[in-house]
Amino acid sequence: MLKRTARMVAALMLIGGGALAGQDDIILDVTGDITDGTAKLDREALQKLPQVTLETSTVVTDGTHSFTGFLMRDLLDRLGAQGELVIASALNDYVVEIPMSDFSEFDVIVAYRMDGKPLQRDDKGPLWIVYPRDQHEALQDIRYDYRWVWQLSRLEVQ
Ligand SMILES: Nc1nc2c(c(=O)[nH]1)N[C@H]1C(S)=C(S)[C@@H](COP(=O)(O)O)O[C@H]1N2
Ligand SMILES: [Mo]
Repeated sequence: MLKRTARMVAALMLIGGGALAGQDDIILDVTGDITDGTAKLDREALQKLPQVTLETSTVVTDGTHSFTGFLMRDLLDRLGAQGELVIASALNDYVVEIPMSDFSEFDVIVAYRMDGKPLQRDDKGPLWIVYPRDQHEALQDIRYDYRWVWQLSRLEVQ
């Protein structure tokens, strides 16, 4: 029993250490029509953007959840993005085009936490594009469902 506990503690320490070491890893690449041509952002850089929290239901979870992250338009403004389109890609190679106008019309966020807990890679994380679906009837449409990119890893501005 004691041995088992010790092994579990060791395993937990490994996981914890990995999570700490991973904090400086690049989690979002932005390319295309931005001031510097390319930006590689780690968790720390992303958490410096003004933090917003949004309460909404989603098409892939039960009930409503609280999402914490930053506004997509704050990120794009900060990087000097200019264009009509953002092409968002995910770790699972999902790719979708999103009109830039979505981000001025709606408070679309890039979430890094759900219900206070960091989004994990094996569950929609580390970043998930979340629309204020419950706040705007117009967003309750399949057209927008496609744009809720989970495991977001890359944005290309065009
Ligand atoms: N990373 C990633 N995000 C994604 C998808 C995907 O396959 N991968 N599917 C999109 C689609 S087509 C829809 S309708 C919603 C919900 O997807 P689901 O019905 O396959 O769960 O998430 C969107 N975001
Ligand atoms: Mo879909």
